[in-house]
Amino acid sequence: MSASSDPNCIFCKIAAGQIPARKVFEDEHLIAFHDINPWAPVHVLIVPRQHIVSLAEVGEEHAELMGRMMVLAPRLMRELGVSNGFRTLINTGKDGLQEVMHLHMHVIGGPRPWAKG
Ligand code: DGP
Repeated sequence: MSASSDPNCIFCKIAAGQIPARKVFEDEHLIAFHDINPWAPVHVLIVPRQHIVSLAEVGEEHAELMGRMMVLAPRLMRELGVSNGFRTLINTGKDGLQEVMHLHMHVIGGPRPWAKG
């Protein structure tokens, strides 16, 4: 079972409003904000308020929360004007290149110079 928040976690601090972020959504379960280092014109992170370290810690009890994250992604892309597709990505653990150890989903959209076609 994960603690509901970790005082040393940067995403817990953003969720608590203790450090600023360009938020695009928040409710009692999730927050979403622009990535500080965007890879594309639109790059947001969808983050559960609960401090879950990574996707590797997710269990059956998180099924509804994970569903909420997935449902929010297309809604945010529509609201942010992304109309030609987007990419979703969850880095998990050291070998999964996860840097911030609080579960989050990248949602990345808009034209990219390196995109094929
Ligand atoms: P990952 O490798 O999946 O753990 O990616 C973490 C992402 O979090 C990375 O793209 C940069 C972003 N990030 C890290 N610190 C902050 C922050 O303080 N504010 C915002 N908005 N994004 C952050």
